[in-house]
Amino acid sequence: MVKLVIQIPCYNEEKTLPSVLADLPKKIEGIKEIEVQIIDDGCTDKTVEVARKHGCHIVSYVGNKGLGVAFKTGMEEALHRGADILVNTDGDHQYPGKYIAELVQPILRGKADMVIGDRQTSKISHFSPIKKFFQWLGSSLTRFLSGTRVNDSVSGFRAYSKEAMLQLNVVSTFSYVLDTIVQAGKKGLKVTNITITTNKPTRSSRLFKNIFQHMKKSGSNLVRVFVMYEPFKFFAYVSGFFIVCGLIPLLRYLWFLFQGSGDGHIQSLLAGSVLLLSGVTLFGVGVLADLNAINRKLIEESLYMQKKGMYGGNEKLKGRKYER
Ligand SMILES: Nc1nc2c(ncn2[C@@H]2O[C@H](COP(=O)(O)OP(=O)(O)O)[C@@H](O)[C@H]2O)c(=O)[nH]1
Ligand SMILES: [Mg+2]
Repeated sequence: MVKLVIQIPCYNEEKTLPSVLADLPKKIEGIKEIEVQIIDDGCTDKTVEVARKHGCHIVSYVGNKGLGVAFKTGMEEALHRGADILVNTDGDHQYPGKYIAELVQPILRGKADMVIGDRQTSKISHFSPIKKFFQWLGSSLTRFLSGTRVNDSVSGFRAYSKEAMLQLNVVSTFSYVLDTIVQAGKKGLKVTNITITTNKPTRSSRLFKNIFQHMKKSGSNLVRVFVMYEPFKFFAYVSGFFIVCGLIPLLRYLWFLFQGSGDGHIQSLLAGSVLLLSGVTLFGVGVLADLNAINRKLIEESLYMQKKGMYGGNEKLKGRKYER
């Protein structure tokens, strides 16, 4: 009795939503029920009317709160409605619906908690070489920071198991795509890819105005979530850098001091001391951040237990020989 919820976060998608909905699978082997829900992120056009006409479940709130909030709201609603698997796709018909059946397979077979549709960005003809390069760089960095083997880190075409839905906590309002991968990696969820192709663009991206804005927002997002999950590692590296930079001029000063000519090298003493002190202070900040992270972990565990109590666990999928 596996239930799949397909969700489409929407911000003014009245034009493309009908073709997205028409393209969704009506039946998938191994899945008993498929429900479609749209998240109305403060739409000011006829998106909600279109969705209602097609019989979708609609989740609305007041105002435009951003894709991160839309996704989080949708995930909670899916749990509430008894979803065992959640698939997320875009309202601009970027992703062909035919791949959904394939996307849920690794979860149905108990081989993954999160499946990401790899758009094969290096082969997309309308992407410029610079865009392809940054896509590659972003995904490589995400792989490094998350410890997962994700090929296309910003793809919004994904499937989540119930376990993933219970464990992932989206805290960013702007976008959730990178946070969820780093979190999944740090929480030991199994992430896998399937290869997909995308439809021709129906409009330009509304999430990013240009590639530099994309890089700035995604980069800061990625660093923030990494610091959130590995604060000690992060501060230890930064502090180590300052300490080494401080020790060099300090040792230089001491060398001259023992030679009897310390007087002319006060600059080295000053620069070295400031750098060394900064390094030690940063190490202290790292210790505090690490203690704070332990609290976050405990809160997350408590949230997980609470949600599990409310929505049940992964039992229906667990029966299928869970392989890690
Ligand atoms: N741009 C934007 N999209 C949103 C927002 N909330 C939900 N969405 C939806 O998020 C999905 C991805 O947006 P899109 O512009 O296609 O981004 P891209 O695929 O990353 O280029 C679409 O289905 C949007 O309708 C929002 O506040 N801004
Ligand atoms: Mg899109």
